[in-house]
Amino acid sequence: MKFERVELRRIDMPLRTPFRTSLGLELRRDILLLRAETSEGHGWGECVALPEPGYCEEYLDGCADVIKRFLLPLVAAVDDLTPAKAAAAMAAVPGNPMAKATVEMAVTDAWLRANGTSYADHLGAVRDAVDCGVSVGIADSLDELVDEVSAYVDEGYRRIKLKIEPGWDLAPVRAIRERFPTVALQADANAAYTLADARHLAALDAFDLVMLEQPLSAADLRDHATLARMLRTPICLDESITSARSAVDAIALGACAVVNIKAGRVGGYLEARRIHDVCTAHSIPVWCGGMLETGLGQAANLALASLPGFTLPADIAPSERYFTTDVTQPITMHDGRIAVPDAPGLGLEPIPDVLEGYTTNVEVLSRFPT
Ligand code: NPQ
Ligand code: MG
Repeated sequence: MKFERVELRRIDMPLRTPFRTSLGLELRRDILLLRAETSEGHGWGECVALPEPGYCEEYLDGCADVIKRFLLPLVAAVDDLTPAKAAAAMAAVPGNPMAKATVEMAVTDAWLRANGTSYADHLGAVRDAVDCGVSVGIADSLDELVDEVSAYVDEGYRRIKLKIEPGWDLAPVRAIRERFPTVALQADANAAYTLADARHLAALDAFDLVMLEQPLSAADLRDHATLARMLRTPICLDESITSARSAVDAIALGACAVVNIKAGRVGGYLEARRIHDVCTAHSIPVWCGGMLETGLGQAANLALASLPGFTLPADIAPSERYFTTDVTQPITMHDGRIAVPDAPGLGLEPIPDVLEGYTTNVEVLSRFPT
């Protein structure tokens, strides 16, 4: 298989409900899609970077630039292209995991479609459906939060995750725990605290949380280990885990008891699987995180979340959670679970008219100078 042509497409999708986190307020999802045309057919990749640095260093325009100028020429120079060879070629560029994951995802989709294998079978699926949780943004009031969460519980989600930040932490968690005494509940701070907040965060121990996700900055592995010793609530790392190597370091330090895996954050689905493998070998449960992906990204995430070590509900939601109209056929949830696609590749395609309607820019690249 050989690269022939690449289409980089920017789409702008309004969110059905604003998503507020400690990183800011998002009203829309601006997304970069990559369609790779190869000698064996096409494949889709979705970039999970946000328009601005914040969740991590990468941002959309930067990813598009790195993909065009550095990653595509490296991958286009590989003759017998496979997902592993694409990843190996891109390793010449340090960092930039979300940009790399976009290219790897498209190569993988094309390669799997050509040989008739599903993403799930490629990664090693053991499940045909995935348990879904919902990530709930910071609300304007406790009453509004309780109403919003009540609707999600009624819709069947199997776990509730509350976004927290200083000034919006103990009260919302207490309110939801009082209203739903047995619901699986966890909190995600997106690095909004420091170790000086340890005593305050220890007050979360009263609410029987499944985990507290990324309370401190991404680079503060030792501080997470210190905090973990001060809390009964298990610590989960998201932003801190950027590779299988960093996962091993975090586990050895005692910085986390749980790991959130997002393929974009770690450079692709192959590295995501390696993180799953090392965590499972250390008896660390993992779950699949999310970045408000379209049906394309969700399809790949569903395949990842069907590996054996993914024993906790995923941040994978039906299309209707975020979008009135998804770019693919809608992803639907039944009884709090979503089926893992089993057709070749991602098992889903964008609907051309819908995709066109969301598109703000298309760039076609057919020569890849090295
Ligand atoms: C997390 N995701 O686990 C994130 C990060 C995040 C589903 O909670 C716009 C689009 C804003 C995606 C803010 C979830 C976002 C975003 C935060 C993702 O940390
Ligand atoms: Mg998170």
